[in-house]
Amino acid sequence: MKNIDSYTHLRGESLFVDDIMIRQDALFGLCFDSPKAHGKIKKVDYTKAAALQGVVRIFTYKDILGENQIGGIIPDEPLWAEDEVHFWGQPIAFIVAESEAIAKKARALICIEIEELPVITTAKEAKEKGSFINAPRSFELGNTKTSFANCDYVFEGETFSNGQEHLYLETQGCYVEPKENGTLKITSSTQGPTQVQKTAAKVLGIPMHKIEVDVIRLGGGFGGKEDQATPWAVMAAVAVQLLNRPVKYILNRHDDLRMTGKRHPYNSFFKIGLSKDLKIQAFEVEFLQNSGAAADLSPAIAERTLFHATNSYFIPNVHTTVFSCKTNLPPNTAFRGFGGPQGMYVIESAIAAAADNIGIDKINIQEANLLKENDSFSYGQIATEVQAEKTWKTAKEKFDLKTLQKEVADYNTNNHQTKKGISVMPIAFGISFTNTPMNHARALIHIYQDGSVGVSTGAVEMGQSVNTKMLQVAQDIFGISADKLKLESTNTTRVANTSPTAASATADLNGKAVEMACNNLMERLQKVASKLLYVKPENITFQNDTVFVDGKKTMISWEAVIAQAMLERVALTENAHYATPIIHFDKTKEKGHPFAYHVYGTAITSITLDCLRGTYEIDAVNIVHDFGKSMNLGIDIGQVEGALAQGIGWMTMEEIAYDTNGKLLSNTLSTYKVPDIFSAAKKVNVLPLETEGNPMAIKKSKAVGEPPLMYGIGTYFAIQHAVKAFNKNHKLQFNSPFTPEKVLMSLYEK
Ligand code: MTE
Ligand code: LUZ
Ligand code: MOS
Repeated sequence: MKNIDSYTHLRGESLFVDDIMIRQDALFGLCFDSPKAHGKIKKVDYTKAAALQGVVRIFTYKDILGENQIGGIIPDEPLWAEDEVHFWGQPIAFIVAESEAIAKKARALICIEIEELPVITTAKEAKEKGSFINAPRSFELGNTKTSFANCDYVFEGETFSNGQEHLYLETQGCYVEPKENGTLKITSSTQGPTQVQKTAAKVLGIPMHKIEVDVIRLGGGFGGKEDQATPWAVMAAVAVQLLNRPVKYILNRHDDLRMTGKRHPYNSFFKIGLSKDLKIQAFEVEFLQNSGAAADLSPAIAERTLFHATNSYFIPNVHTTVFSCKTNLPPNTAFRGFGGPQGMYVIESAIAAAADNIGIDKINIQEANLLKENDSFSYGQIATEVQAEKTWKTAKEKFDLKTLQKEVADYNTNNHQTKKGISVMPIAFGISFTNTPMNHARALIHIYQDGSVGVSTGAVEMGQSVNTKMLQVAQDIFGISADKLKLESTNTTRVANTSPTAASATADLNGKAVEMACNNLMERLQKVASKLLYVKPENITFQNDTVFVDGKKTMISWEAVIAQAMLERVALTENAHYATPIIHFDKTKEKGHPFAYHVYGTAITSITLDCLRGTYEIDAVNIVHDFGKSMNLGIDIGQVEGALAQGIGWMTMEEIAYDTNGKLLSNTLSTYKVPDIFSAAKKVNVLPLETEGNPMAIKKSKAVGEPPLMYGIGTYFAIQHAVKAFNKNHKLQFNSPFTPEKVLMSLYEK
C-alpha cells in the first residue's frame, strides 16, 4: 500500500493543528516563562500587561481549579511555577489575548523579580551535590568483582554524549474549544492523547469524560511530544474552562526550543575486562543521566539505558547503575531510542578503548562477543531468534568488509592530508514499553452500509506512516480496495485509555487490535456470504472486493454482503483489545522478560576526513537490517534512512549548549546544526535481512521506528578511526558529538 498521506503532503493539503478552522470567538494563548534557571519568585507584576488593549486575562497557578501538577511518572512538576523556578523557560503564567501579536507585546510588559539560587547544569555536578530525581537503579548479572580479578585486560574510561533537540517541523501546539455543560474538545499535536486528557482532567478538576482529545497527525514527534505536548494543551484548557471561549496556542520556534526538554545528556564511567581471546568477561557502568528539573519520563528512559547497556553483545558479568540527576535544565524527555542510544554509545566506547589499548581493531572485539541464541541479557531475558551474528556476517560479506578495510588502509598509507575511517555498528533493540502495563491497544472498526470502512485506533500518525500500516492490516483481511478504507483521527472518545505512540511498538500493538477486530467482523461476513452462496463459512474468502468460494471468484460483491448483513441485522462495528502476551518484569529483582522481541542489524560506515580542516564526509553507510517480514518495505526503509540521519546528527554535529547560568545558547538553527543534504551520507544501502519475523510483530513485520537511529553511533567511531590514522598520539576521547572543531583539536593534539 502506498503511504496514504503522500498525496496530501505533497500538495500541502494535510491538516495539522495550525490548519484547523477556529471559531470566530477564538483567543490566542502565550506562555510567560522564567528568565532564570533557579530562584525564588519575589514578585511578578502583571499590571501593565493586563492593561494592554486586547489582553483578555492572564492566568497563573492561582486560577487552577484542580491540581497544579502535570508530572506523569512522579508528581514533581507544576503546570505553572508557584514560588520557585527550576529552569530557564519554566512556565509561570499564560496570557490570553485577542491576537498572538498582542499576547507577545503583553509578555514583554510583565516584570519579574527573582532571587537567584545556585544553578546546576551538569549531571556530574548534580551527583556531587546529591541532587537526584529518584533512587538509582542497578542491573546485575554474574559477578563483576571476581571476574575483573581474573581478566587479562581491564580498562576504565569516561564518556559523554550530549542531548539532542527534536526539531519536529511542526512545533508544539493545540486548539481547545468549549462545548456544552463544561465539556471541552482539545486538538493537540501530541503522541499521547490520553496523557493530555488525563492531565487536563486533573488540573481542571473535572472527570476525564468531559474532555475529548483529538489528534489528526503530527509534523514529527520523535519522542518530544510523548509527554511534553501536554502542558500547552492543559494551559489552554484552563483558560477555556474559565473564559468559555476557544483558545489556540502554537509555540513559535524560539519558545519551543527554550521551554522544552531534549534528549538526555549522559556522563558515564565504564570499566571493561577481557580475556586474552578478546572475550568481554566483565562490564561495569555508572550512568549519570542529566534529567533536568523534573522527572518527566526520565526514570523510564534511565531504565531503557540499563536494558541496552550491553547492546548486541553477550557479557557474562555485568553491573550497571543509573542515576537520574536533577539539574536546572528543562526536564529532558523521550527521544527516539529512549535512553538506549546513550547506553549503547558507552559499550561501544569501552570496546574502542579496549581495542586501542590492546592495539587491535575494534571490530575484532565486537565480532568475538556478539550475542548468540539462548544467551542471557543482564535483565534475565533469554535471547531467542537472535540475528546479531547473521546481520553482522551478512553485512561483512555483502558489503565486502575485507576489501573495504584494505582500501581504507591503502588510502591512509598513500594520503596524508585526508584519511579514511571505517566502523561496524551492530544493534539490538528491545521492542515493548519497558513498563509492562503500557503494552496494550484498542481498535474500533465501522463497516458502513455502503461497504466503506472507517478504522480508529490509539495510534498517532507522526510521519512514521503507522496509519498506512493500520489500513494495510484491515485491507488484507477484508480483501477490499484501498479507496474503501479510511483512517480516522486519533480520538479519546472513540479509542480510550491509550498508551502514547512510542517505543516503536505502535504498529504492533494497534495493528494487532485492528487484526482482531477485522477478523471478528470477517467471521460474521463469512456467515452472511455463506448463506447467500449455500456453502460453508470456512470456504468463503474475500478478495478484490468480491466473495471467493474455495479460491474461486463468485458474482457476489463485498457491497452485496454488507447490504445483506444490514438486512439480517448483523453488527458491522467491532472493537478489539490487544495486550502483548508473555512479557513481564519484576522491578524488585530487576529481572524478567520485558520485551516481545528484539530487532537486530549491522551498519558499516566509511568516512573521509579532511585533516587540514577537521571536516568529514560520510562516504557510505551499508546496513543489513532485520525487518522480519516487512509489511511495507518502502515505509520501513524510509524509517531506517530517517533514523540513521538523526543518529548521525546526534553523534556528529548537533551540539546543545547551555551557559553556566542555565540559559540555552544553541537557541536557533544558526547555532544548532542539524544534518542537511550536504552532510548526509553519500550512499545509504539498506539490505533487508528477511527473517522469520516474530508472531508478536504485526504481520511478522518487526518494529522499525527507533532501532536504526543507533546505526548513527558507527559514524562517531569511523571518524575516530580516521583521526587515529592521522595522529598516532591521539588519545581516544568519547565526547560526542564529534564536531569538526573537536576533530581538528584531536588531529593536532600532541
Ligand atoms: N518517523 C517520523 N517520520 N516522525 C517521527 O516523529 N518518531 C519516531 C519513529 N519514527 C517519528 C518517526 C519514534 S521516537 C518512535 S517511538 C516511532 O516512530 C513511533 O512510531 P511506531 O511505534 O509506529 O514505530
Ligand atoms: N516510552 C515509554 C518509550 O514510555 N516507555 C518505553 O519503554 C519507551 N521506549 C522507547 C520509546 N519510548
Ligand atoms: Mo519514541 S522516543 O518512543 O516517541
